[in-house]
Amino acid sequence: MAKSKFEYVRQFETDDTCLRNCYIVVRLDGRNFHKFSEKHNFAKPNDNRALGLMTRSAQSVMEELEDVVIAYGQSDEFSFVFKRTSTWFKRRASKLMTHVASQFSSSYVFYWKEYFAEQPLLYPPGFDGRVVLYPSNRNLRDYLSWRQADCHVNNLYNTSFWTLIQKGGLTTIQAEERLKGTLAADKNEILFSDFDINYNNEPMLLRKGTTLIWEKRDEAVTKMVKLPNAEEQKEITVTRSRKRVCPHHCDIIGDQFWEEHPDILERDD
Ligand code: DGT
Ligand code: MG
Ligand code: MG
Ligand code: MG
Ligand code: MG
Repeated sequence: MAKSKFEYVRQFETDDTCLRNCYIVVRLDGRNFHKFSEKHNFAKPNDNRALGLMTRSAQSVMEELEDVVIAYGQSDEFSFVFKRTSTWFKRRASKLMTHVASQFSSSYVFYWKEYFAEQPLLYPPGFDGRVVLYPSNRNLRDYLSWRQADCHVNNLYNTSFWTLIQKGGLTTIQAEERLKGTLAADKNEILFSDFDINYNNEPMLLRKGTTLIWEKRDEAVTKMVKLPNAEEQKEITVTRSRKRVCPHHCDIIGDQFWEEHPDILERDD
């Protein structure tokens, strides 16, 4: 095809190819979810419907896009890790990031009703995205540890804050005052002595966030087969091994998770 005189404008596109051998992390974060959560009556401090919808949307990202080996989410954010050898979209950062963000956003709206049956979606939510490259397994694990530590710190604070208000009858200002300068141990102590809550017994989903990985699962499927020399069909059950996206709510900072799932990371060499 003959080129038009306008073709030269292509040269203005900048190269945003991600460095080879690095894990490509795309992190999404809900836009102004402080307001979004208020307007949609999210339970405080944690809304299981909202967390379920975030996880469902992240699962859709992993199923529809290629090469995401692990995803981690908490609050209004989700991080997606592309395998370090991925060549998807020639490793172009803008392509990867926008595909993740749009697939996630459309899924969030698409599946809204499955999680928020009684609560209408009042306006279209948005998510920002960023790309970060990590050259080693240590760096990638430290990144994920950073997000999980953030989940822990925020959840301990929010749990203490809202318990002081909902069970202790404090105002938001009083609760803020009470928690000012407290360390993790102090918050655990407040929850335990004043409210009989052992923070370690709070649900893992809230304390650890959600990790999504691919796992092989045996699935029983029923098939109709026609037997030779027979008129009738017979139903038989066969087991098939299928890769599925599975959620975990466990510690990913220590070694155990990584030892149990040695296929997630590729070797450093
Ligand atoms: P941004 O990200 O700069 O556009 O602004 P925000 O408002 O999204 O700020 P961010 O991402 O730092 O904080 C997340 C907000 O979402 C925070 O105000 C708490 C809210 N949120 C997230 N999950 C829940 C939930 O399960 N329940 C409630 N009540 N609020 C939640
Ligand atoms: Mg933010
Ligand atoms: Mg946000
Ligand atoms: Mg956030
Ligand atoms: Mg096109």
